[in-house]
Amino acid sequence: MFKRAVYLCVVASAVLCLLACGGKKDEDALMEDAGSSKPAASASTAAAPAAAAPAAPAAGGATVTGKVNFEGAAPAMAAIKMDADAFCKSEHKEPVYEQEVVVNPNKTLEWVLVYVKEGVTGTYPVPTEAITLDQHGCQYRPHVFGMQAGQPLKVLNSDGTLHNIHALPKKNAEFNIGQPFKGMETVKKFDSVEVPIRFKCDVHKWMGAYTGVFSHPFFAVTNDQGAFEIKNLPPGNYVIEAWHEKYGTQTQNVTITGTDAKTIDFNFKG
Ligand SMILES: [Cu+2]
Repeated sequence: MFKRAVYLCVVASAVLCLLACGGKKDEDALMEDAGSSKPAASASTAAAPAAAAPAAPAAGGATVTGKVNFEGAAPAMAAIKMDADAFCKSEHKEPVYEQEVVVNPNKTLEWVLVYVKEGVTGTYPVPTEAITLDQHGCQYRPHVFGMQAGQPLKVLNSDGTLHNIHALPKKNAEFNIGQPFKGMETVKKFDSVEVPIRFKCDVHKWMGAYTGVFSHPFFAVTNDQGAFEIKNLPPGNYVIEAWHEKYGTQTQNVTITGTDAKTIDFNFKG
């Protein structure tokens, strides 16, 4: 009987110790989250519980892929004349064309923003990692991109010339910033969902870019094959919209029941 009591006591102590140690780790993780500076030695011990912490509603496993076809004759894009700025001109050996309508060799359309317009439930964490909009060779890179509301947008000047980025939202706050030197960075945010928002450069009238701001991560932009991929969709009934700066929007409905892979194609006519 006495032996049994000692055994129970030892087991109980071990459990208490485990709980206490676990609690300490959670504290470390919380402090890490709060941005406290800690010695590097504790980083490895704090990393495990932080990574395991539930950060978001469980993302789904479905993928929606597809492409945006283009029918008809592709309008000729004008070659951009950069003569007004010697730096811009010197950056290009080959002609540079406007990106309003980029029809790929496989008869698809590049720079189409494809996103879930309706049907997303729950909330998704705002990425802390910035999206970069680079001014490089006197063009915006990328020309079209998606981001989440509240996510940092890093506007970078990679050119040795003055750029003036001018965002023209309707719901969000407008901004208009001169970046005279190479390497300059300005970080901005859009707080509200808005599609699209146009950017222009007040120095170089040929420079233009667009973003779409979303409350969720379910968006993509077609590439030089006209393809897009939206990942990690949970089950639901969704309206998927494709937006193009010249040809406007098209929508399609898709129902996700599990971790299925769905394919939907859009067709824009020239
Ligand atoms: Cu510029």
